[in-house]
Amino acid sequence: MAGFEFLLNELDEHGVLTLTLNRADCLNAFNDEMSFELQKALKDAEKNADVRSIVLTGAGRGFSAGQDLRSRSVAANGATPHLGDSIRERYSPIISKLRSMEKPVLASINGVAAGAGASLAFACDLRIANSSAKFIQAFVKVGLIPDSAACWLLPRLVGFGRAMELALLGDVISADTALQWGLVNQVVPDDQLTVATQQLAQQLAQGPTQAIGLIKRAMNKAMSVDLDTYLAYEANLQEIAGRTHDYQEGVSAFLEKRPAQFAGR
Ligand code: T3D
Repeated sequence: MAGFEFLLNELDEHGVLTLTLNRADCLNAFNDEMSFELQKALKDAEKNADVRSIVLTGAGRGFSAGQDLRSRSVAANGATPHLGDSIRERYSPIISKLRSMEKPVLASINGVAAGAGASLAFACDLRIANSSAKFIQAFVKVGLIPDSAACWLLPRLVGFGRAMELALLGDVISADTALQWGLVNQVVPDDQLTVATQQLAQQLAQGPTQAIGLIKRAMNKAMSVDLDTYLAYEANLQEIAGRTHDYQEGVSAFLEKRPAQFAGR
């Protein structure tokens, strides 16, 4: 595995790759390097057949506080930042890869997720949070629009009304409220997050990886096309799934009344 400065990466024997944002002194706020390291780690994970599920989490007491604002002060840095370039080159490739990569990605939210840090969690496939986690669409508080696809993801996750509330007010949303709203899939006590994350990540890693990838493809497509277009697309995807080794294993396991042993191919 590549060595990074601001990102820890660990692949276990179950095929679970854990990526830990590692700038704990500033709640894992993103500097340029951390964004590029995460881009590379996700690209590598996509290509590596040994990786069958990915966990994204943060070091210390936070998940991520979004963009590192220390590099954004004109007074301190003497130049107006080009946020369009920053989004295009740093954040968009991460969000795009999280949604398009055909492996399951689980956000393990170990504390505050603010700004682009929250968007990052929303772009993952599943979210498990500890009770101390909180979510803040902090953008409006600093005079920005929600980025890293938050305005695209949030209405799909929680509906238009709640998405507007989150974006316009930038209020702190507790883990319990996030669970009620469907913003996260599970909330566990703080001391159980690591174990609960590993259980879920292993379950995903032991799944039929190709079918899981096709499920992501199907869901992504379904959000932007009409029913007839979707049904035609779905038939093609099922044709592909039906040719995998894991499908035959699933059928055999059912008929033989035993748990399936999926190989991810
Ligand atoms: O710029 C672009 O490229 C465009 C993209 C923008 C994407 C964005 O994400 S914009 C939004 C940026 N994020 C924020 O506005 C959130 C700022 N942070 C906060 O509001 C609070 O820190 C939190 C609500 C997240 C947590 O509050 P709390 O009280 O638990 O912690 P704290 O004391 O505020 O923070 C702890 C330390 O982290 C502190 O450093 P210090 O004083 O101990 O040296 C704080 O300054 C630092 N920190 C927190 N967030 C950031 C940060 N440092 C730099 N950038 C941050 N975003």
